[in-house]
Amino acid sequence: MQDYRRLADKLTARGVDIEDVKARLKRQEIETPSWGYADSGTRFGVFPQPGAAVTIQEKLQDAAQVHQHTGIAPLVATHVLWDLTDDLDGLAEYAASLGVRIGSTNPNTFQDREYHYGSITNRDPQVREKAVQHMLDSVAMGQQLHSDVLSLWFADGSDYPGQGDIRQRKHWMEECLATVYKAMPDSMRMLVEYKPFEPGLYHTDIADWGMSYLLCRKLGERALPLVDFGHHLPGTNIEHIVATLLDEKMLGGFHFNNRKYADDDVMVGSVNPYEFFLVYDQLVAEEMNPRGNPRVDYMVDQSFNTKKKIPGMIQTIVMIQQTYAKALCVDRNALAQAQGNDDTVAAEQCLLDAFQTDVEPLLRQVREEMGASPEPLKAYVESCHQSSLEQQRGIRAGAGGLGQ
Ligand code: PSV
Ligand code: MN
Repeated sequence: MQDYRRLADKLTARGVDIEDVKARLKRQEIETPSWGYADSGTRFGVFPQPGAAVTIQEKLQDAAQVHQHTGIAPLVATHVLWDLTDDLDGLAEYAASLGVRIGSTNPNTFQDREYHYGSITNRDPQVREKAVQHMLDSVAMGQQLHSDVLSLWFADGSDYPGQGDIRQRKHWMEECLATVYKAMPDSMRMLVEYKPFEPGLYHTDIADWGMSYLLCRKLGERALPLVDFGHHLPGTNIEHIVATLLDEKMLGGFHFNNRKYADDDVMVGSVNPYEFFLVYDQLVAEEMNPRGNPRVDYMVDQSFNTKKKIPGMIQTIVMIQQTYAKALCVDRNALAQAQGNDDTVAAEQCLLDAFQTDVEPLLRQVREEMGASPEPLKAYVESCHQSSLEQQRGIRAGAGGLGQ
């Protein structure tokens, strides 16, 4: 409590409205992915862990643990082929009984044999039709589960120069997605990921934010680019992309993770926490002075290979919460003044002061007021839930999403 008071006084002196910051932290909502609770691995195999979830019901139970301790992770993404193969009756109600909700619906157009040469950019119309039909089915399932986001990622691309007609593929993709977009109810949004590489590929069909942006603009206002942190080449200034999309009112959401070399299995902020903070700084700047960007969905896209799933996810959620809190601690008046005076040192110092603030006393206070665990990871470890889960479930086949 003393630590909290000291921090509150310091922030108030910095011009930060502490009650407003607390209210914003309490409203934060993050979605965790069902596939983060299942077994995962590398390109070479799946490494099973005792206690990993197999069914969607178990994945919801594990997500509920994360939400119970953190208080800010009430949504769970589903992956259609990995989760929604059984009867969906009662699933939304089951989630509600655990205190969580179904979040985004993620179709899977990348693992069936037919997609060897692509899905919605495949030159075979039957394969394109299969992919579209799967997305239409996903829309229907999403509706049944009260999901209002169709989240799309395509592994489509070509292996060699000359292999495919890049422009023709672009047209097939636009046609296919227009069919899916038209089938979505008004309440549903389509989020479109981009990714510049896949091992072995010469080109990916949606390689960067600009391609996703162009596609979404053609589809309609409920189609928006999704920024997956792991899907950028080294040196990319992600906060610049985020600022641009916000300014264009085209930022739909995030997949939180971090990359060292490739893709998305590292916790967001673990390799470059300052980069993550700079992205949140852009988001908070928009939040404090909204200029009409649509809702932003905050989703984790991370599968844990060597970390245990539930504590790993709690650690991720806490990292996101801390980073948001730090960005809320920026003295925005001082920053604007420094920018106006071309005082580069003072401007950067505003960001550094916020980034270097120990926000834990504030977060402990907020969590306590929300009825969550003041120290979520410690509380989970001390609950011994993990060991009883491991004993109860053991190691089982079929707990793998990725690489299954
Ligand atoms: C593959 O890169 C990927 O991580 C995409 O980002 C999707 O969001 C995720 O898999 C699940 O389909
Ligand atoms: Mn992703």
